[in-house]
Amino acid sequence: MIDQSAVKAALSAQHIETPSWAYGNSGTRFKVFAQEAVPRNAYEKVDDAATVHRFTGVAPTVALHIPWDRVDDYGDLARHARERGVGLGAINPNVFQEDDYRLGSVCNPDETVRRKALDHLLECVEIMNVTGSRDLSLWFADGTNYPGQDSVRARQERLSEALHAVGERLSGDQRMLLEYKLFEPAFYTMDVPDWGTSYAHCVDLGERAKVLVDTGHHAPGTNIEFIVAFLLHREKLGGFHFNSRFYADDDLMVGAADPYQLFRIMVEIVLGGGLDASAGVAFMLDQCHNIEPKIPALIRSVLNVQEATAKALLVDQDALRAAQQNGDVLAANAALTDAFATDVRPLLAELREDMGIDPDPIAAYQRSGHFEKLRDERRDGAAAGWGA
Ligand code: RM4
Ligand code: MN
Ligand code: MN
Repeated sequence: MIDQSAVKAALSAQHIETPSWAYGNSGTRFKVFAQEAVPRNAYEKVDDAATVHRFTGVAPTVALHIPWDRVDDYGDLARHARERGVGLGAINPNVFQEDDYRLGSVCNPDETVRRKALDHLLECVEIMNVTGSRDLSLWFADGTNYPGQDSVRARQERLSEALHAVGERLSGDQRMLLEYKLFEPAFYTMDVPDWGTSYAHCVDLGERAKVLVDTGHHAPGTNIEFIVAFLLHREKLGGFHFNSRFYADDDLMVGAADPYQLFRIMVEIVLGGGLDASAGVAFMLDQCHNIEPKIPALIRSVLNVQEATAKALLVDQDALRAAQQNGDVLAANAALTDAFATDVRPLLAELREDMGIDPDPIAAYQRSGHFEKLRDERRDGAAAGWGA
């Protein structure tokens, strides 16, 4: 028998972090599409994250990308966030948008460029000291396009050197999360192409270093839940960048492409104790909206993570273990598929009522007139965006 109140308690304790960059304008490789009501600066992005939290109740932090969210006073931004009822989450350094980084950042053959990239990473640690952020999310666009372009081994050495230098600066509960990506922007080799490479560096670096799994960064067909189970078991799962994909790093709304995969990932999290705060798994979103309105798209993604988590919590673990022990393949599989087939929307509506928020966050947002209000307030000035 599943204890419904324990399920609800676990769900209300789950924190899903939204990314500041998903609130600004973004686009495809070919064009950035402008939308109405888009924030013009980091403060307004924080406001939008606070709105998503207000309607969902489970998105209390927002990740920053530097320099996209550069401000004069990060303490003031943190105060602003607190006043709006949210906190600043992971800091994401950006070492991929300057001419100097054409051949890479921390793996660049040119020592001066490597130093510049490292300085930016260290600047981000300083920002964490001010914002109180726990996590530095590291993603490197580094790699090569052609065989022979650079030494794979030398690049690994350079990467390791930079990561160690960053690790030495971390203090308190600070961690570094190393994200991997199969390809793009480099097409022959990425310097951190897969979880194995990230894991090996994190093992070298020690306890503060963990692997960050962006669900869009794998080859088609990769069994992501296996990676999750393995890393969690080895205490090396730092967290997620959730999004969904049909082909590559599509950055679509979470759960849009394959809700069953999201469920299987959350099952491994639940079974491995990954929902406990002590496991330190950060549930973050990383999406890029080109055609969908931003705040509702983020609300949708938060709800989809929550729905998958609810279903995972409904797996009858006793039945699952017994079936596994008896080699009853069909019963074991049914323990999962029964949970996946459960309509958890009534349970989540009840949970939201308990939390004092509207049971249907998307409808409540649409009704609220918030979009129209923002559209008027933000009519003037340049919208924030990554301007590709
Ligand atoms: C990368 C990666 C990073 C994100 C950038 C914008 O593909 O997912 O996490 O910060 O995109
Ligand atoms: Mn990512
Ligand atoms: Mn990505």
